[in-house]
Amino acid sequence: MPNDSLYTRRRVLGVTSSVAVVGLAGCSGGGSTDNPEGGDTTATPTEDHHDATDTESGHHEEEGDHDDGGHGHDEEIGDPTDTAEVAMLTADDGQHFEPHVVRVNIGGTVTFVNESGSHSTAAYHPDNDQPQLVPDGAQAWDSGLLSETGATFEHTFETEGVYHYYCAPHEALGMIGSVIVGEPDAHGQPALEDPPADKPDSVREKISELNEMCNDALGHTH
Ligand SMILES: [Cu+2]
Repeated sequence: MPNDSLYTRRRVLGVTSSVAVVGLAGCSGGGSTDNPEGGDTTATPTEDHHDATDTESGHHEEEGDHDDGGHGHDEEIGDPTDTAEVAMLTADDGQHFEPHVVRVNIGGTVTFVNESGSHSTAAYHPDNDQPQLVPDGAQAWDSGLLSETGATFEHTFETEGVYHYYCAPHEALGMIGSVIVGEPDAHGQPALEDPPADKPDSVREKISELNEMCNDALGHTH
């Protein structure tokens, strides 16, 4: 799969600040190259996937690589920042938002970057004909389909809380992600309640995993 190295480089960029380390099963990103503080280098094969795609990638970041064998990866969720970037990608093992969970301050902006394949990002919001898995009063967003590599979409988050969002073509395949805005109380977040009953199991399972990650990041342990 020609996009492995793109994938990993973007992932590495996305996790520069790290505090919490949580697992996410069933949506493999492989390895520990996204764990610069962990000291685990067992899954850090360097440069072994680099090939002709490098010359056309236009990316200059060179760090780590993708572990195709890894299922269930650690993802680090740092403190909120003013901006965050999420890659949208089609990898050997499926379609992903990477990182799955990002945090921004109130008023912060998330930039979604299409790395490979065709994807969208849209809030679970009634305006998108979806159940509300965003804070009360929050604005919806829907990028529409982004087909070009490098295409971006930005959304600024003015309302504190937990947001789940999905890729329209790949929702049922588990391409779902989360944004935590500010320092919300996990209690009272519509996103963190039981996943919507009318969604397929694949979607419900993914949302449960994301809820776990978000609760973890917010220090909410029961
Ligand atoms: Cu997608």
